[in-house]
Amino acid sequence: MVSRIKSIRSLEVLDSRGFPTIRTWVHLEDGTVGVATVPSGASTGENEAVELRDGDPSRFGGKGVLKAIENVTHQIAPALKGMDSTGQEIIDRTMIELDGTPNKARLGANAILSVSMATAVAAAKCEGYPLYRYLDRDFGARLPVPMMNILNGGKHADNSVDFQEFMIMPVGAESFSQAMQYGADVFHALKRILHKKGYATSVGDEGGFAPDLKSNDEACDLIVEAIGAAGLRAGDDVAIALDPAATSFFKDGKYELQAAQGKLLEADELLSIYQDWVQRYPIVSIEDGFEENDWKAFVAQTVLQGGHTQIVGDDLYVTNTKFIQKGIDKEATNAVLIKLNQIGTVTETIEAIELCRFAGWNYVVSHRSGETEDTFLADFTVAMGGGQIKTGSLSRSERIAKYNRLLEIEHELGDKANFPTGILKVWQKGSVNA
Ligand code: 2PG
Ligand code: MG
Repeated sequence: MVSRIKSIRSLEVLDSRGFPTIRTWVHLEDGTVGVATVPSGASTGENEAVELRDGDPSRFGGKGVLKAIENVTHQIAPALKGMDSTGQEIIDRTMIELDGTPNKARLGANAILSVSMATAVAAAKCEGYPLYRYLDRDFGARLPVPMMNILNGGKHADNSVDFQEFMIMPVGAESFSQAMQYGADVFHALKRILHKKGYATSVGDEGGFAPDLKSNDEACDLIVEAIGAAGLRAGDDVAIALDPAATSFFKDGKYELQAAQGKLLEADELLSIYQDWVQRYPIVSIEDGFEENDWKAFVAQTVLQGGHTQIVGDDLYVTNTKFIQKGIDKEATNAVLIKLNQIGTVTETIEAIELCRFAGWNYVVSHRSGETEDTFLADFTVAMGGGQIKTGSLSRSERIAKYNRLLEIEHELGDKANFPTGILKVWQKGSVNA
Protein backbone atom coordinates (compact mmCIF):
# COMPACT_ATOMS: atom_id res chain seq x y z
CA MET A 1 0.00 0.00 0.00
CA VAL A 2 1.41 3.34 -1.01
CA SER A 3 0.94 6.02 1.56
CA ARG A 4 1.81 9.53 0.64
CA ILE A 5 3.12 12.32 2.82
CA LYS A 6 0.32 14.67 3.74
CA SER A 7 2.04 17.13 6.06
CA ILE A 8 5.17 17.61 8.16
CA ARG A 9 5.54 19.66 11.32
CA SER A 10 8.37 20.23 13.77
CA LEU A 11 8.79 21.45 17.33
CA GLU A 12 11.71 22.77 19.36
CA VAL A 13 12.24 20.38 22.28
CA LEU A 14 15.15 19.86 24.70
CA ASP A 15 17.95 17.29 24.67
CA SER A 16 19.59 15.58 27.65
CA ARG A 17 21.87 18.58 28.26
CA GLY A 18 18.97 21.03 28.27
CA PHE A 19 19.77 22.44 24.83
CA PRO A 20 17.19 22.75 22.04
CA THR A 21 16.82 20.12 19.37
CA ILE A 22 14.26 19.36 16.72
CA ARG A 23 11.37 16.88 16.85
CA THR A 24 9.46 16.20 13.65
CA TRP A 25 6.15 14.52 12.84
CA VAL A 26 5.49 13.15 9.37
CA HIS A 27 1.76 12.67 8.70
CA LEU A 28 0.67 10.33 5.93
CA GLU A 29 -2.56 10.51 3.96
CA ASP A 30 -3.87 7.32 5.60
CA GLY A 31 -3.59 8.93 9.05
CA THR A 32 -0.31 7.25 10.07
CA VAL A 33 2.13 9.49 11.94
CA GLY A 34 5.88 8.97 12.39
CA VAL A 35 7.87 11.00 14.90
CA ALA A 36 11.62 11.36 15.45
CA THR A 37 13.96 13.60 17.45
CA VAL A 38 17.57 14.29 16.51
CA PRO A 39 20.55 14.13 18.91
CA SER A 40 23.50 16.53 19.19
CA GLY A 41 27.22 15.99 19.83
CA ALA A 42 29.77 17.87 21.95
CA SER A 43 33.05 16.52 20.60
CA THR A 44 32.10 17.09 17.00
CA GLY A 45 34.28 16.42 13.96
CA GLU A 46 35.09 19.47 11.83
CA ASN A 47 33.65 17.79 8.71
CA GLU A 48 30.27 16.87 10.18
CA ALA A 49 27.12 18.04 8.42
CA VAL A 50 25.98 21.40 9.79
CA GLU A 51 23.63 21.52 12.76
CA LEU A 52 21.67 24.71 12.11
CA ARG A 53 21.38 26.92 15.21
CA ASP A 54 19.64 30.31 15.39
CA GLY A 55 22.61 32.20 16.81
CA ASP A 56 20.21 34.50 18.65
CA PRO A 57 21.92 35.11 22.01
CA SER A 58 18.62 36.04 23.68
CA ARG A 59 17.36 32.43 23.38
CA PHE A 60 19.22 29.35 24.70
CA GLY A 61 22.57 31.10 24.30
CA GLY A 62 22.15 31.10 20.54
CA LYS A 63 21.37 27.39 20.35
CA GLY A 64 17.69 27.67 19.39
CA VAL A 65 16.52 25.69 16.33
CA LEU A 66 13.62 27.87 15.15
CA LYS A 67 15.28 28.51 11.78
CA ALA A 68 15.66 24.77 11.22
CA ILE A 69 11.97 24.36 12.05
CA GLU A 70 11.06 27.11 9.60
CA ASN A 71 13.04 25.29 6.95
CA VAL A 72 11.02 22.12 7.59
CA THR A 73 7.73 24.00 7.47
CA HIS A 74 8.31 26.29 4.51
CA GLN A 75 10.80 24.43 2.34
CA ILE A 76 11.05 20.72 3.09
CA ALA A 77 7.36 20.00 3.75
CA PRO A 78 6.08 21.55 0.48
CA ALA A 79 8.80 19.71 -1.49
CA LEU A 80 7.92 16.31 -0.01
CA LYS A 81 4.13 16.64 0.07
CA GLY A 82 2.48 13.86 -1.94
CA MET A 83 5.62 11.69 -2.11
CA ASP A 84 5.50 7.97 -1.31
CA SER A 85 6.79 7.61 2.26
CA THR A 86 8.40 4.25 1.47
CA GLY A 87 10.67 5.90 -1.08
CA GLN A 88 13.26 6.76 1.58
CA GLU A 89 16.07 7.23 -0.89
CA ILE A 90 14.10 9.53 -3.21
CA ILE A 91 12.89 11.55 -0.23
CA ASP A 92 16.42 11.92 1.16
CA ARG A 93 17.86 12.85 -2.27
CA THR A 94 15.11 15.44 -2.72
CA MET A 95 16.12 17.08 0.56
CA ILE A 96 19.84 16.94 -0.32
CA GLU A 97 19.13 18.66 -3.65
CA LEU A 98 16.83 21.21 -2.08
CA ASP A 99 19.59 22.07 0.41
CA GLY A 100 22.13 22.38 -2.38
CA THR A 101 25.27 22.60 -0.19
CA PRO A 102 27.86 19.86 0.37
CA ASN A 103 27.30 19.84 4.14
CA LYS A 104 23.59 20.64 4.55
CA ALA A 105 24.43 24.12 5.80
CA ARG A 106 21.45 25.84 4.19
CA LEU A 107 18.50 23.84 5.54
CA GLY A 108 20.42 22.26 8.45
CA ALA A 109 21.34 18.60 8.91
CA ASN A 110 19.20 18.63 12.05
CA ALA A 111 16.12 19.71 10.04
CA ILE A 112 16.80 17.23 7.22
CA LEU A 113 17.61 14.27 9.49
CA SER A 114 14.51 14.77 11.61
CA VAL A 115 12.36 14.47 8.50
CA SER A 116 14.40 11.56 7.15
CA MET A 117 14.01 9.56 10.37
CA ALA A 118 10.35 10.44 10.94
CA THR A 119 9.57 9.39 7.36
CA ALA A 120 11.08 5.94 8.01
CA VAL A 121 9.10 5.63 11.23
CA ALA A 122 5.85 6.58 9.48
CA ALA A 123 6.47 4.27 6.52
CA ALA A 124 7.28 1.32 8.81
CA LYS A 125 4.04 1.86 10.72
CA CYS A 126 2.06 2.22 7.54
CA GLU A 127 3.50 -1.04 6.17
CA GLY A 128 2.78 -2.75 9.48
CA TYR A 129 6.39 -3.63 10.32
CA PRO A 130 8.44 -2.88 13.40
CA LEU A 131 11.08 -0.29 12.44
CA TYR A 132 14.01 -2.74 12.72
CA ARG A 133 12.34 -5.01 10.20
CA TYR A 134 11.28 -2.22 7.85
CA LEU A 135 14.87 -0.86 7.72
CA ASP A 136 16.41 -4.33 7.25
CA ARG A 137 18.61 -4.37 4.13
CA ASP A 138 19.39 -8.10 4.29
CA PHE A 139 22.47 -7.35 6.36
CA GLY A 140 21.48 -10.17 8.73
CA ALA A 141 19.61 -8.34 11.49
CA ARG A 142 21.25 -8.93 14.85
CA LEU A 143 21.20 -7.61 18.35
CA PRO A 144 24.34 -5.63 19.16
CA VAL A 145 27.01 -6.09 21.81
CA PRO A 146 26.82 -2.77 23.67
CA MET A 147 29.77 -0.49 24.36
CA MET A 148 28.75 1.01 27.70
CA ASN A 149 30.48 4.21 28.69
CA ILE A 150 30.75 3.79 32.47
CA LEU A 151 33.53 6.30 33.10
CA ASN A 152 33.32 9.71 31.43
CA GLY A 153 36.07 12.27 30.88
CA GLY A 154 37.20 14.75 28.23
CA LYS A 155 34.46 17.04 26.94
CA HIS A 156 31.72 14.99 28.57
CA ALA A 157 32.66 15.73 32.19
CA ASP A 158 34.36 18.38 34.31
CA ASN A 159 36.95 16.08 35.78
CA SER A 160 40.68 15.35 35.48
CA VAL A 161 40.37 12.42 33.08
CA ASP A 162 41.60 13.25 29.53
CA PHE A 163 40.16 10.35 27.60
CA GLN A 164 36.49 10.86 26.87
CA GLU A 165 35.06 7.36 27.20
CA PHE A 166 36.00 4.24 29.12
CA MET A 167 33.47 1.66 28.01
CA ILE A 168 32.77 -1.91 28.97
CA MET A 169 31.80 -4.49 26.37
CA PRO A 170 30.21 -7.72 27.59
CA VAL A 171 31.93 -9.76 24.85
CA GLY A 172 31.32 -13.06 26.65
CA ALA A 173 27.58 -12.61 27.19
CA GLU A 174 25.35 -15.08 25.43
CA SER A 175 22.43 -12.80 24.79
CA PHE A 176 21.66 -9.11 24.72
CA SER A 177 19.78 -9.33 28.02
CA GLN A 178 22.72 -11.06 29.65
CA ALA A 179 25.00 -8.32 28.27
CA MET A 180 22.77 -5.73 29.97
CA GLN A 181 22.93 -7.63 33.24
CA TYR A 182 26.75 -7.89 33.08
CA GLY A 183 26.94 -4.18 32.30
CA ALA A 184 24.65 -3.16 35.14
CA ASP A 185 26.49 -5.40 37.63
CA VAL A 186 29.85 -3.85 36.69
CA PHE A 187 28.39 -0.32 36.78
CA HIS A 188 27.09 -0.85 40.32
CA ALA A 189 30.32 -2.51 41.45
CA LEU A 190 32.26 0.48 40.10
CA LYS A 191 30.03 2.84 42.05
CA ARG A 192 30.76 0.98 45.28
CA ILE A 193 34.51 0.99 44.59
CA LEU A 194 34.57 4.71 43.77
CA HIS A 195 32.57 5.48 46.89
CA LYS A 196 34.92 3.42 49.09
CA LYS A 197 37.94 5.21 47.65
CA GLY A 198 36.37 8.59 48.39
CA TYR A 199 35.74 9.51 44.75
CA ALA A 200 32.61 11.29 43.49
CA THR A 201 29.91 9.03 42.09
CA SER A 202 28.10 11.74 40.14
CA VAL A 203 27.79 11.10 36.42
CA GLY A 204 28.84 12.81 33.18
CA ASP A 205 26.88 13.52 30.00
CA GLU A 206 26.54 9.87 28.96
CA GLY A 207 25.69 8.54 32.41
CA GLY A 208 29.12 7.18 33.31
CA PHE A 209 30.86 8.17 36.54
CA ALA A 210 33.07 11.23 36.34
CA PRO A 211 35.55 11.08 39.24
CA ASP A 212 38.71 13.19 39.51
CA LEU A 213 41.23 10.40 39.12
CA LYS A 214 44.97 10.65 39.62
CA SER A 215 45.76 9.32 36.17
CA ASN A 216 44.13 7.99 33.01
CA ASP A 217 45.49 4.52 33.85
CA GLU A 218 43.55 4.54 37.09
CA ALA A 219 40.32 4.53 35.08
CA CYS A 220 41.28 1.19 33.53
CA ASP A 221 42.49 -0.19 36.88
CA LEU A 222 39.16 0.69 38.53
CA ILE A 223 37.12 -0.86 35.72
CA VAL A 224 39.11 -4.09 35.84
CA GLU A 225 38.58 -4.14 39.60
CA ALA A 226 34.84 -3.53 39.15
CA ILE A 227 34.52 -6.37 36.61
CA GLY A 228 36.10 -8.73 39.16
CA ALA A 229 33.98 -7.37 42.01
CA ALA A 230 30.88 -8.13 39.92
CA GLY A 231 31.97 -11.76 39.80
CA LEU A 232 32.94 -11.58 36.12
CA ARG A 233 36.17 -12.26 34.25
CA ALA A 234 37.92 -9.23 32.77
CA GLY A 235 38.59 -10.01 29.14
CA ASP A 236 36.53 -13.18 28.80
CA ASP A 237 33.17 -11.91 30.05
CA VAL A 238 33.62 -8.16 29.92
CA ALA A 239 36.29 -6.27 27.98
CA ILE A 240 37.20 -2.59 27.73
CA ALA A 241 36.65 -0.26 24.75
CA LEU A 242 38.11 3.25 24.67
CA ASP A 243 37.19 6.48 22.95
CA PRO A 244 39.95 8.95 23.84
CA ALA A 245 38.37 11.46 21.35
CA ALA A 246 41.89 12.76 20.88
CA THR A 247 40.88 15.81 18.82
CA SER A 248 39.63 17.31 22.08
CA PHE A 249 43.08 17.28 23.74
CA PHE A 250 45.14 18.08 20.64
CA LYS A 251 46.65 21.55 21.00
CA ASP A 252 49.25 23.29 18.86
CA GLY A 253 50.43 20.09 17.23
CA LYS A 254 50.72 18.05 20.43
CA TYR A 255 48.52 15.79 22.52
CA GLU A 256 48.10 17.43 25.91
CA LEU A 257 47.29 15.09 28.78
CA GLN A 258 46.20 17.01 31.89
CA ALA A 259 45.91 13.92 34.08
CA ALA A 260 49.58 13.27 33.31
CA GLN A 261 50.53 16.69 34.72
CA GLY A 262 50.00 18.55 31.47
CA LYS A 263 52.32 16.28 29.51
CA LEU A 264 52.67 17.17 25.82
CA LEU A 265 52.95 14.11 23.62
CA GLU A 266 53.82 13.42 20.00
CA ALA A 267 51.58 10.94 18.18
CA ASP A 268 54.13 8.13 18.50
CA GLU A 269 54.37 8.68 22.26
CA LEU A 270 50.59 8.49 22.56
CA LEU A 271 50.64 5.32 20.49
CA SER A 272 53.16 3.85 22.96
CA ILE A 273 50.63 4.49 25.75
CA TYR A 274 47.92 2.64 23.80
CA GLN A 275 50.35 -0.19 23.09
CA ASP A 276 51.27 -0.42 26.78
CA TRP A 277 47.57 -0.39 27.67
CA VAL A 278 46.49 -3.15 25.28
CA GLN A 279 49.15 -5.32 26.90
CA ARG A 280 48.13 -4.47 30.46
CA TYR A 281 44.35 -4.19 30.14
CA PRO A 282 41.67 -6.25 28.36
CA ILE A 283 41.10 -3.62 25.66
CA VAL A 284 39.37 -4.76 22.47
CA SER A 285 38.59 -1.48 20.72
CA ILE A 286 40.13 2.02 20.50
CA GLU A 287 38.21 4.86 18.80
CA ASP A 288 39.67 8.22 17.77
CA GLY A 289 43.02 7.55 19.39
CA PHE A 290 44.40 10.48 17.40
CA GLU A 291 43.06 13.81 16.18
CA GLU A 292 40.88 13.92 13.10
CA ASN A 293 43.57 15.01 10.60
CA ASP A 294 46.36 12.79 11.89
CA TRP A 295 45.93 10.08 9.21
CA LYS A 296 49.57 9.07 9.58
CA ALA A 297 49.08 8.24 13.26
CA PHE A 298 45.95 6.17 12.55
CA VAL A 299 47.82 4.22 9.88
CA ALA A 300 50.71 3.58 12.30
CA GLN A 301 48.28 2.41 14.97
CA THR A 302 46.50 0.09 12.56
CA VAL A 303 49.80 -1.42 11.42
CA LEU A 304 50.81 -1.99 15.05
CA GLN A 305 47.50 -2.98 16.63
CA GLY A 306 44.94 -3.54 13.87
CA GLY A 307 45.62 -7.26 13.68
CA HIS A 308 44.25 -7.83 17.15
CA THR A 309 42.37 -4.70 18.20
CA GLN A 310 39.42 -2.90 16.67
CA ILE A 311 40.63 0.55 15.57
CA VAL A 312 37.62 2.83 15.06
CA GLY A 313 37.42 6.17 13.26
CA ASP A 314 34.75 8.64 14.38
CA ASP A 315 35.74 12.31 13.87
CA LEU A 316 38.11 10.94 11.23
CA TYR A 317 35.23 9.77 8.99
CA VAL A 318 32.12 11.63 10.19
CA THR A 319 29.98 8.87 8.61
CA ASN A 320 30.89 10.27 5.19
CA THR A 321 31.70 7.82 2.37
CA LYS A 322 34.29 10.25 0.98
CA PHE A 323 36.40 10.02 4.14
CA ILE A 324 35.66 6.33 4.77
CA GLN A 325 36.90 5.52 1.26
CA LYS A 326 40.10 7.47 1.99
CA GLY A 327 40.52 5.43 5.18
CA ILE A 328 40.00 2.18 3.29
CA ASP A 329 42.58 3.21 0.67
CA LYS A 330 45.10 4.12 3.35
CA GLU A 331 44.16 1.23 5.67
CA ALA A 332 43.90 3.88 8.36
CA THR A 333 41.62 1.89 10.70
CA ASN A 334 39.61 -1.32 10.54
CA ALA A 335 36.26 0.00 11.78
CA VAL A 336 33.99 3.05 11.57
CA LEU A 337 31.72 4.77 14.08
CA ILE A 338 28.34 5.47 12.51
CA LYS A 339 26.29 8.50 13.57
CA LEU A 340 23.18 9.51 11.64
CA ASN A 341 23.51 13.20 12.42
CA GLN A 342 27.13 13.43 11.25
CA ILE A 343 25.91 12.99 7.67
CA GLY A 344 22.24 13.97 7.97
CA THR A 345 20.05 11.39 6.20
CA VAL A 346 19.11 7.75 6.77
CA THR A 347 20.05 6.92 3.15
CA GLU A 348 23.59 8.31 3.36
CA THR A 349 24.12 6.59 6.72
CA ILE A 350 23.19 3.27 5.13
CA GLU A 351 25.59 4.02 2.25
CA ALA A 352 28.39 4.52 4.78
CA ILE A 353 27.55 1.13 6.29
CA GLU A 354 27.43 -0.53 2.88
CA LEU A 355 30.93 0.76 2.20
CA CYS A 356 32.19 -0.67 5.51
CA ARG A 357 30.63 -4.02 4.68
CA PHE A 358 32.17 -3.96 1.21
CA ALA A 359 35.61 -3.35 2.75
CA GLY A 360 35.07 -6.07 5.35
CA TRP A 361 35.29 -3.51 8.12
CA ASN A 362 33.40 -3.46 11.41
CA TYR A 363 31.02 -0.62 12.16
CA VAL A 364 29.55 0.56 15.44
CA VAL A 365 26.28 2.49 15.42
CA SER A 366 26.44 5.32 17.94
CA HIS A 367 24.39 7.82 19.92
CA ARG A 368 25.55 11.41 20.58
CA SER A 369 26.42 12.88 23.95
CA GLY A 370 23.31 15.06 23.72
CA GLU A 371 20.40 12.63 23.31
CA THR A 372 16.65 12.33 23.85
CA GLU A 373 14.19 9.55 24.61
CA ASP A 374 14.03 8.73 20.89
CA THR A 375 14.86 5.04 20.23
CA PHE A 376 15.31 5.09 16.45
CA LEU A 377 18.97 4.16 17.03
CA ALA A 378 18.09 0.81 18.61
CA ASP A 379 15.98 -0.39 15.68
CA PHE A 380 18.45 1.03 13.18
CA THR A 381 21.34 -0.86 14.80
CA VAL A 382 19.50 -4.19 14.69
CA ALA A 383 18.52 -3.64 11.05
CA MET A 384 22.09 -2.78 10.05
CA GLY A 385 23.37 -6.05 11.48
CA GLY A 386 26.84 -4.84 12.53
CA GLY A 387 26.55 -6.41 15.97
CA GLN A 388 27.81 -3.39 17.93
CA ILE A 389 26.17 -0.30 19.44
CA LYS A 390 27.56 2.53 21.52
CA THR A 391 24.82 4.19 23.51
CA GLY A 392 26.11 5.22 26.88
CA SER A 393 26.11 4.03 30.42
CA LEU A 394 23.69 2.21 32.70
CA SER A 395 22.08 5.40 33.95
CA ARG A 396 20.17 8.37 32.50
CA SER A 397 16.92 7.59 30.76
CA GLU A 398 17.98 8.90 27.34
CA ARG A 399 20.62 6.12 27.29
CA ILE A 400 18.48 3.45 28.95
CA ALA A 401 15.64 4.12 26.49
CA LYS A 402 17.76 2.63 23.70
CA TYR A 403 18.78 -0.36 25.81
CA ASN A 404 15.18 -0.98 26.84
CA ARG A 405 14.07 -0.86 23.21
CA LEU A 406 16.74 -3.45 22.36
CA LEU A 407 15.47 -5.65 25.20
CA GLU A 408 12.00 -5.38 23.69
CA ILE A 409 13.30 -6.32 20.24
CA GLU A 410 15.19 -9.30 21.71
CA HIS A 411 12.01 -10.43 23.44
CA GLU A 412 9.94 -9.98 20.30
CA LEU A 413 12.41 -12.00 18.20
CA GLY A 414 12.49 -14.82 20.77
CA ASP A 415 14.40 -17.82 19.40
CA LYS A 416 15.27 -15.88 16.26
CA ALA A 417 17.22 -13.23 18.21
CA ASN A 418 20.75 -13.34 16.84
CA PHE A 419 23.44 -12.08 19.27
CA PRO A 420 27.14 -12.12 18.34
CA THR A 421 28.89 -13.71 21.31
CA GLY A 422 32.66 -13.19 21.25
CA ILE A 423 32.55 -10.61 18.44
CA LEU A 424 35.83 -9.12 19.68
CA LYS A 425 38.57 -10.96 21.52
CA VAL A 426 41.22 -9.68 23.87
CA TRP A 427 44.58 -10.13 22.21
CA GLN A 428 46.74 -10.52 25.25
CA LYS A 429 45.44 -10.64 28.76
CA GLY A 430 46.79 -7.83 30.89
CA SER A 431 49.00 -8.51 33.87
CA VAL A 432 46.33 -7.04 36.11
CA ASN A 433 43.87 -9.77 35.27
CA ALA A 434 46.14 -12.62 34.21
C1 2PG B 1 31.74 10.32 20.44
C2 2PG B 1 30.39 10.86 20.83
C3 2PG B 1 29.42 9.87 21.41
P1 2PG B 1 29.79 13.37 20.95
O1 2PG B 1 32.74 11.04 20.45
O2 2PG B 1 31.86 9.17 20.03
O3 2PG B 1 29.88 9.21 22.53
O4 2PG B 1 30.45 12.03 21.57
O5 2PG B 1 28.38 13.06 20.67
O6 2PG B 1 29.98 14.42 22.01
O7 2PG B 1 30.56 13.66 19.70
MG1 MG C 1 33.97 9.32 19.40
